[in-house]
Amino acid sequence: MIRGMSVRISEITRRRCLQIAAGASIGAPAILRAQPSSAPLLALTIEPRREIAKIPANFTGLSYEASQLANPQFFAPANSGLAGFLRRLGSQGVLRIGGNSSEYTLWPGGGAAAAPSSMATPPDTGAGGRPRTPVTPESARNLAAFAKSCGWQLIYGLNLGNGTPEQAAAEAQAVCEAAGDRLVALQFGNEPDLFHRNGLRPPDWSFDDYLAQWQEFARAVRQRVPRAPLAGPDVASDTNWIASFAEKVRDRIVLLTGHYYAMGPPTNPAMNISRLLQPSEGLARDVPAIMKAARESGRPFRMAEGNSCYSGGKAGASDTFAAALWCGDYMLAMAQAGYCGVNLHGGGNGIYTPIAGNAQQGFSARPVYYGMLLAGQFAGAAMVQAELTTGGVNAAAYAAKSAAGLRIAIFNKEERQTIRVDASPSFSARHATVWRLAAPALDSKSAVTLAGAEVGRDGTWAPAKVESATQKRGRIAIDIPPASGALILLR
Ligand code: BDP
Repeated sequence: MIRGMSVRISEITRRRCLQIAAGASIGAPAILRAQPSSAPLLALTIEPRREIAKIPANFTGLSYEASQLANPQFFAPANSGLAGFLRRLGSQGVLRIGGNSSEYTLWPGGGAAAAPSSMATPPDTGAGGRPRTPVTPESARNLAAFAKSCGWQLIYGLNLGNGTPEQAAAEAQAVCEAAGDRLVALQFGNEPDLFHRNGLRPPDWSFDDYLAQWQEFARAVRQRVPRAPLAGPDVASDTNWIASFAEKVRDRIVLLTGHYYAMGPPTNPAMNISRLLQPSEGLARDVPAIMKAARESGRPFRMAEGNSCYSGGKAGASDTFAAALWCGDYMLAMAQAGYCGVNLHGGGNGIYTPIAGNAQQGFSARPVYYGMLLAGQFAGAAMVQAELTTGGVNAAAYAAKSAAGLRIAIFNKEERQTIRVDASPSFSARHATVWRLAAPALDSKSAVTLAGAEVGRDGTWAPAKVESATQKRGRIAIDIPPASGALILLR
């Protein structure tokens, strides 16, 4: 989670990054002329030849607690209901196992009986205490087979907080053997930059202490599996740790990781829908530092865990349509900034979980899932220059091109104001179609749709309402109602 930090960046960088965090937008006078409907007219200029970042095919990701592995039947091919929801998000993707509970796992199983097959664990806030989670070779094999059945890959978190290098090495070996090249990387420790605060290490715990222990774990794992892919530091918020880690161990890792929660704690009344939809100063500050570390080390960066509000989420915000708008915008902003992927944390019936439910009762897509579904349409494409003159209107736009054509996403995060976007895509297309991201209201918890369709109980979804956009002299004018999004596909 990004929390108050004292990283200083220049005002220019700050402003540029507020633009990144809010999508491609500039602060210049934006309202070209008032419309009869009083909808402000925003110009969107796209330069398809100016490529900004490639979006990997496995950009979309989910994150689950390691405690979920106590039930070996959850991440298992037989749980085909769940697999449908992953496949819907992307034909490729990354499932990350970790979270607070990954510091409380026991390998190989600790003799405890497996949890019932209906067991689905929500994000771990420590509220239910911290029981040890038995993880068995069966859980590891099923997890790998599940990921394979979805076409997805894995990031797997090992217990640094309470585990030993030997235990980690044994578990790592089983995971590597089961997952093969489906394994993106192993990690040691979840949010180690908070270990001094959560009782896992003494108050004077520092990055150097962490590095020494990380190296011990890495040595033990590499003794058993010489080519085991490693990632880290999976920090909650300290970007200095990401930079130092990148510098010290870049030759031993394949990926840099960190977490991001847009707001929190949920007990603070200021953490609400309006706050969630505002551009994030935390991102403006931290994304440049993270990307600098990634560039200098030559290692990609993935936001391996995060969501709208830490400590389990904010009821009335994290579980509403506002979270869909936030998530779609956030994922595309990070793709544009150069992140190689984003994993939304969840599980069980957690407030912010993208997929709710369990194998017995069935699964369902929460509003935030629809933001992922929209952003997922950009996977495998290349982000191109897109500039929306917002003039202070809370809106963002992104564009990406691929062999399939050009796609444009627009988010109107104003709660009451329709905007009219005048887009110059510089791209000649035979067909221009529009999918809307919509819901009855910002705080709707159901009836969210993308292209007029809801996601079915088995993860099925197909566009039901496809509008065609009118192109006139190479321009497209489109109205975006308050609190809604649109995906324009040019082919
Ligand atoms: C993160 C933890 C995760 C929690 C989440 C939260 O890694 O296990 O579930 O916060 O508090 O710090 O929601």
